[in-house]
Amino acid sequence: MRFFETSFGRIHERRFVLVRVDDSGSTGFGECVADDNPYYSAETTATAWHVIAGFIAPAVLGQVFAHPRDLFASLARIRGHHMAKAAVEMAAWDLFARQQGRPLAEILGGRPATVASGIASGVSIGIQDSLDELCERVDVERAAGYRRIKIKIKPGWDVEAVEAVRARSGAIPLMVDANAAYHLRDAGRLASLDRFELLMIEQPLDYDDLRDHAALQREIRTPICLDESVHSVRAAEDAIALGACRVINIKPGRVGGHTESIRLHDLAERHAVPVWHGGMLESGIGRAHNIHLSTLSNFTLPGDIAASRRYYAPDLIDPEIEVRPDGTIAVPSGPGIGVHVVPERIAAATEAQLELRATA
Ligand code: OSB
Ligand code: MG
Repeated sequence: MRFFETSFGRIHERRFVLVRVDDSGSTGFGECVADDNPYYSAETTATAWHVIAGFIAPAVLGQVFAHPRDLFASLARIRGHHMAKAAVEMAAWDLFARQQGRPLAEILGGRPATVASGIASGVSIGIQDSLDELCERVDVERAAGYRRIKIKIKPGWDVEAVEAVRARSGAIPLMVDANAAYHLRDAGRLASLDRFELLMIEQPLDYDDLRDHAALQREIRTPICLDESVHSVRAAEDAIALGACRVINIKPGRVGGHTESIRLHDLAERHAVPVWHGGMLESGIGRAHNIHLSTLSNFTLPGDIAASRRYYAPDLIDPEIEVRPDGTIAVPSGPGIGVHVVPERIAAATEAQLELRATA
């Protein structure tokens, strides 16, 4: 992949844990979104491997679940580790949907019209080496059809970056993501973004903060969207009660899977807080899960789910996820996540594997 840079660093490669669950001849896949480093969140590929192999798998193997929605709650004894839990839980949803012979979107409660028409897609553009390169990337993605552009910002790459994009591209749907790079004392700097009429500013302050975000929202006009801070449905309840955000980014890995994502989605909907689906540079497996989840009714804003080719060549699935010229992505229509996972590509990319079975 081409490098991707956020306020916490630049990455050139992506290594992640895949989960495959098998039951009576059916298979389900999940992808753990944890990275090798603990910079976006405390979890890493190594902690996910440790917690899945040592605790999550032993807790679920051989258990009978009437529905995958029961899985997350059954893991309550294991504190945190939402990305590890989500990888297993989402594999279970895929398995269940395949066993029912229905697309995952239907099982999750997606809006039929969206399942038919596809989801609106946006892109996240990392920090570039120059403003010219940034503007060129915006042009390329706009030309590909993406309906909303998000650019990563950090101190030293913020007002100038937004100004350059606005000067070159005009009134396009534009937002910024700071990945927790600012402090409340930077409120003046962040308020100077108000004049650019951004759709929102994502996670300007600390990764676990709500109170300062609420204070900041009182000082800026641009709506605040929370990502990192909404690590659970409870955190979202607190954020909404405090006025810490006006929009929420949903990433199932961050909250523990599809079940918690649906609860978060429904909570936001009850409070008239719009949501959109975030991305974690997933392969086609995680990406397909995200597309299905994005068909729920309160996903009213374009998300960060883009085409496979922006990240992987080749992707682990075939055919790959593509964006259409109108900026939408089709919802795969087969059973489960509805994409064909190519075993040879997984084998070629695999560093280690572990098979765990129920002890009957
Ligand atoms: O904050 O949304 C984020 C990527 C890795 C970690 C965190 C984030 C991101 C992105 C990219 O913004 C989203 C994507 O294109 O998958
Ligand atoms: Mg973000």
